[in-house]
Amino acid sequence: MSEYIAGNPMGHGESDAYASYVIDQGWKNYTAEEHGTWNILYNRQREILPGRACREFIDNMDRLAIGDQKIPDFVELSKTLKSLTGWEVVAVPGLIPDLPFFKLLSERKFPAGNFIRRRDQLNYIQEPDVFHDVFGHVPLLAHPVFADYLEAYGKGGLRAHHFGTITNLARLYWYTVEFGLMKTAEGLRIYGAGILSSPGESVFALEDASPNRIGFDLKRVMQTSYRVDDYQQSYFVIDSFDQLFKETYQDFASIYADIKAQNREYAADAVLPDDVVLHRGTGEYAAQKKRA
Ligand code: HBI
Ligand code: FE
Repeated sequence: MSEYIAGNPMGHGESDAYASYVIDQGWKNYTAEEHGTWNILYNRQREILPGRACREFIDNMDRLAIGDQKIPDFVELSKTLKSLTGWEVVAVPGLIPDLPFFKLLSERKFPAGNFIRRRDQLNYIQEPDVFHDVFGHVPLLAHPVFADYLEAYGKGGLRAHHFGTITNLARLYWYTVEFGLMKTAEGLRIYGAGILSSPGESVFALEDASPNRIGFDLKRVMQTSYRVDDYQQSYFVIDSFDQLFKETYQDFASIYADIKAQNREYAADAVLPDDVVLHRGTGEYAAQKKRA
């Protein structure tokens, strides 16, 4: 049992590596312009998301009373979230190292950037800000199965560190938590926060002919590289959060052993013989970028 993704990974005597990056959100310091930036981003996204975001996302955003007027106060938001699934939102100054990131997730604490992008960065910012983290990630933390998945992911991250497989596990996060799609009775829907906080990618991920849309396969995903600086070339599609949780709540030790033995890395745009292909991308978007 000690090999399970949710096993106890601590006790390495690496306390410094787990130093806390948690800071005060400083909610009172946000300016009117910063709340206004939230308002612009929020309303723009809410218009795009009906029929594109999964129902669990929209329902829980409303349940958590994440609104358009002000940047949410993490203390207030955490009270509601805690009563639903035991998760809290804590403030961090931006990207933090992997180990403290995993440790916070394993404790059901979601680290959210406390700053908001400038007005000249409305469409794109590389670091996760409060809009990406709270609008994109927090709603699904109120979903009981997704909540369990993310805690297990945090525990798995601490174990992946021990196995030297953080790169593989980070790809799982990328292609699910950040850029995941879900098959529903009404059609494909988005649950990945990286898509849900981007107006351009919310349309591209579902409707553009360029990217591949491929059925989720754990090992395959963990062997697939990704790009951080543009729209994805492949999206992986789950059937439900139950499926995602079931497929990942298992002994990763043998999967890591296989991956190490195979030593493969699939390109972000690869389509493999064993893939369940829902849509084979034309690759047009990426090809055009290359030509430009
Ligand atoms: N830090 N604040 C923040 N947010 C992230 O999403 C994040 C991070 N540090 C590390 C990290 N993500 C990734 O490397 C993990 O998914 C592996
Ligand atoms: Fe994110």
